Amino acid sequence: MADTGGGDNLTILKLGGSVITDKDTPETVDDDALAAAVAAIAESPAIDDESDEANLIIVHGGGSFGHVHASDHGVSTTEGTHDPAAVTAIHGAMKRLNSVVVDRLQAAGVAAVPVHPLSAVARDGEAAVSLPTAAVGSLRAEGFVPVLHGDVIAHAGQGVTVISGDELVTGLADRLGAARVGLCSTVPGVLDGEGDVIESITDFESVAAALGDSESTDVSGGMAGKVEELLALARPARIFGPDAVGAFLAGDAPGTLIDGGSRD
Ligand code: IP8
Repeated sequence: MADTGGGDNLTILKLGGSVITDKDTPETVDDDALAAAVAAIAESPAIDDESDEANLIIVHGGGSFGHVHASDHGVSTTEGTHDPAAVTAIHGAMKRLNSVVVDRLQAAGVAAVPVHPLSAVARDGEAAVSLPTAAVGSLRAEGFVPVLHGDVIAHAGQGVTVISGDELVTGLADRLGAARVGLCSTVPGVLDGEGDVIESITDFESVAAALGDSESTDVSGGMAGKVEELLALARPARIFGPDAVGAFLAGDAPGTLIDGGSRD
């Protein structure tokens, strides 16, 4: 059995909330989109390989589950709440979405298990601390595919704030040394002013003008937030569309490469 900390073959895949939910209808899963992503994951080499250890961690976003409730309660990555009912409303919605994702993955033969950030992650200042690396690493070593999600987490002095799936992806990728990091978005990559996919991004300023706001409720920053988050990552990452999940997991290079150049 491989060690729990090694990231040699580790892929971290985020399924955007806008991809797997109907972002304009509260708490509605996009069944077709989720089914397509699940099929691509189930058929991928990350699941099919010979290793006893799972080489894949999945993170998903909030879509019409978490973001709607977070917005209703005025909670974002920077605005907190001390209202316990707000915590359970936002977290409860994310758990409902997570259980659909985990159930569908299991039904497709993927050994998916849920990991809920509220119980394991805290934030002090800007940085998320205490990411559940031990639990995630041990689950992987036992052959499980951990499935995390954007959530609310304890935030020193602010009650709880939102942690985006993107932040979980980058935090886990850095700490576990992921070999490959991919964010599946609704669009086929980061788009320039003409709507064409930008091949690679190495700094934020050069693309800032092209990155508009997210069209639906998104309390954690839309595409601009994703790009900034990935530029700060100490390894390259890719943003691609729903049709490219299989290609990415097979080792291809779809969509936009985000490489801020910072290295360990
Ligand atoms: O969709 C946000 O996760 P994201 C999760 O990855 C909540 O930004 C609770 C709104």
